[in-house]
Parts: sequence; C-alpha cells; structure tokens
Amino acid sequence: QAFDLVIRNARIATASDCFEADIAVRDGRIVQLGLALPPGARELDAAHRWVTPGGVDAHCHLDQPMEAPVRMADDFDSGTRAAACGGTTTVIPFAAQQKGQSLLAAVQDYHHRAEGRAHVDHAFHLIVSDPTPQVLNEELPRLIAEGYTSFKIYMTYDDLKLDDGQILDVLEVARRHDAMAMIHAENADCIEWLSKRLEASGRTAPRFHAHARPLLVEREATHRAIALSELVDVPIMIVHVSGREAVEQIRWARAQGLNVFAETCPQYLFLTAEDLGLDDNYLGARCVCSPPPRNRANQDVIWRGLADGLFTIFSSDHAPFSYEGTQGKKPGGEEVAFRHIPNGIPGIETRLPLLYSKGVLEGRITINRFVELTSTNPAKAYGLHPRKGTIAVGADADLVVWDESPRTIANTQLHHAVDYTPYEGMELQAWPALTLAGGDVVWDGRQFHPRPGAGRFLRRGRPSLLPKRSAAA
Ligand code: DUC
Ligand code: ZN
Ligand code: ZN
Ligand code: ZN
Repeated sequence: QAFDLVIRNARIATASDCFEADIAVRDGRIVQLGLALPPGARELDAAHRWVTPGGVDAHCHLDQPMEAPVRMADDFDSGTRAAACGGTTTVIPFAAQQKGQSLLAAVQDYHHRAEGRAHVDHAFHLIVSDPTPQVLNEELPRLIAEGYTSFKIYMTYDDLKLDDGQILDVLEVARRHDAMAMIHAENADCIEWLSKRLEASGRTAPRFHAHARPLLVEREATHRAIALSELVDVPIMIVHVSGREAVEQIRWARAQGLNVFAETCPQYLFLTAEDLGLDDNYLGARCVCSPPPRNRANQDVIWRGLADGLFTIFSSDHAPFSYEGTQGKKPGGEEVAFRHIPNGIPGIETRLPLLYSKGVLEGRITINRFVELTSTNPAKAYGLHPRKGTIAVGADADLVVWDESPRTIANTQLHHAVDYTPYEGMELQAWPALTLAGGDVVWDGRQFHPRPGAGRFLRRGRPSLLPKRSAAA
C-alpha cells in the first residue's frame, strides 16, 4: 500500500482555507491531499466533520522545578496526555534558569525530565533569569543556534525578574540572533507595595491577589516592554494579556508600526476576579494566576482582540498546581496567604474545546482564525512552521477531527494530574472525536492511547511571522 493511513471525507480548515479532501499519511507525515485517494493500510472516516491541524500550545508549564514543598502536578507524561486528549499535539513548556545556574544546565535538566515520557512532540522555550555575560555572550547564542529559538523574560517575581537594563541586554541578543522574546509584563514594585499593605491589614485571602495586581500594573509594564523593544528594534511577544489597558498599549504600538505581538489565554475569556472568591473562602486559590482574571467588560475586550487580529496566539498557560497540598492548602492543611499561592491554573486539555465551542460555534471567530490562533501562528512565531501548524503536503500528520455534540467539563473526565479544573460544569458544544499525532491515534474520543517517548524533541528554526531582516538593515 502506498499509504499507512488515509482519513476520508475530511472537512479541512487551515488558517486560510476550507476544503473537503482525503488525507493520506506515510511515515507520520501528510503525503497527499485529494479526492478519492487510493486505499491505505489503515482507513479512518472523518464523516465530513471539521478537521483542523493539531493544536500547538506555545505556553504551558510542565514539571518545572519549584521550591519545595511546591511542585507541579503535571510532568511530561500526564501533561502531554492531557494535551493530546484535548487536541494539542505540540507543546512548548519552559526550561527555566534559576539565578546562579547556567542556562545550559537548566536545559540539560529539563531534557531529562522529558526523556521517555512525552506522548506528543515538544520543544522548550528558555527562561532567562540571570543574564550574566556568560549567558548573554555564549550560552544564549549557542542555544538559539541549536534550536531553542525563543525565551521568556519576567518583569515580576523576585526569583525571575530582570531590571530594564538587563531586559535591554537580553533583547539585544534576540535581535542579533533572530530569536523571539516573550515578556511577562507586570510592574514588580507596584505589586510588592500593594501586597505589603494588604498583608499588613490582614487581607490575605485569595481574592486579594487581584487587588495586588490591578490593570494599571500590567498596563505600565506593557508600555515599558514596548518601549524597550522599540529601543532595541526587535519584535516581542507580550504573553498572557488579561484586559483592556494592556490591549490599548499594544494597539498603540501596532499603530506605530512596531512589531509587538500578543498572546492571551482561556482564563481571560472565561474567568473573572470573582472566581478568586467573594469572601475570604480559600477555594478561590484555584483561580489564582498572573495577571489575574478581570471582569466581563475585559473579557469582551479580549474576545474583540481575538476576532480582529490584535492577538497572534491563544495559549493555555497551563500551570498545574493541585489545590490540596499546594495551591490552597499546605501539606499540613494550613491555608496559604495569597502572596504565597503558586500562580497558575490548569488548561492544557480544555484550551481548544473552549475556543472552538465559545468562539467558532457561537460565532465570535471564524474557524480559520481559530486555527491561526491555536496552531498556525504559534508554529510560525516559534520556528515550527510549516512542519507544524497546518494541513499540507509535507507537514506532520498532527490532526484533530471535531465532534460537535454537547458535553460538560468535569475534572473527573480530564487527563491532567491536577485535582480541579477552573471550568468545572461549563457546557461545551464540541470536543475532539480524534487526535492524531504523527499519524498515530492518541485520542479516539473516549480513550487515550499512550505512546510515551514517541513524542519527539523539536529543534526549532527561526520565527517566521515576519520577513527576515535584510543584512543591510
Ligand atoms: N506566568 C506564567 O507565565 N505562568 C503562570 C504564572 C505566571 O505568572
Ligand atoms: Zn538523559
Ligand atoms: Zn508569565
Ligand atoms: Zn506561564
């Protein structure tokens, strides 16, 4: 047989097109698209349902080293299992440098964590928290050349944050070596000042997390990140944008012709600050993430940005901390004051079904835009396109067949190792009927089909959202 697999009657959506075709797969790649293709060793019928490229989750955290007793609930096994069952076939978590640690050592440690465990393909972003001359001049350029072509910079968190001078130094490396810099934009000193006052007056419940990080904290840092990138003349990606004020800064930058890209996440569409609790209840700890969820008006602003092109990427920012023993209650059962709640919520499995249901099926975005935000653009921004991010001859056979029928989100049905989902009880209108990774069925609509270690580490190319800077420029 010419083909290992043929998927019949696919209603294919890419970032630009919709068309009906059969999809032929050989050696894990798409080798032909066409009508009435010859038979394959295996045949699957998409039955005229929508078929989209497998999701690329360009912002998620798996098995990232934490200071004990805090630990991430998901490693590369459970994290990529949950990804696959929700239609995501490529993940890009973070190899984080600790202060005092070499970046190379952080990367090596992270490879050991992934080895033999991942069910889907994966790459690593770097987190640069200690930009020593050694890191700036040797380690970072070397890692970029070896296919780690993006890194994240933090403007907040004591153990991660860089000052403006350090950010300029790191951005200059991104410019010189053509890497993508992701920026976490919140003003650390404002957060510290507010947090101290809240704590001093006994306001330590989870809901005060939002009081310590108002929109202006994000607005100021977003503005500053834009200015720093303008000074260096390098594109940046502002990650996890939460609401109107940061969006206004990004719209302004775009209007100036600056190459400022932006990412948002499900929590800013489906949660509000009220989910952190209306009183001093600790259950709200489950929705603590940074920036915090805002309100309904800000959700609308985020939806508009997804529809009109402001946002380039829709990621999960999956940061898996269980409530019991970590996020809300310490191992002894003691409640955690908001300043010490690990920031982040799980969402690697629900990202695509949520946006497909509430975005595409409720008429807020087109299916092409859905594909662009969740797969094509993340693949382009981080040097994986066209191997990832589209349905085309030569691309990896990473595919999702959509089942459009009602379904209620329940943590008991999810595949991560976190003890809750912030979206418990939400009604969806769709879920993947089938996820294929490299031509293998990893999720069949009911069951996960493990392939630990079959997920490959991806050495990435350069970002391709923009034309290559000419040598003369
Ligand atoms: N930033 C992230 O990128 N993820 C989780 C929490 C945070 O602050
Ligand atoms: Zn090893
Ligand atoms: Zn962040
Ligand atoms: Zn994150």
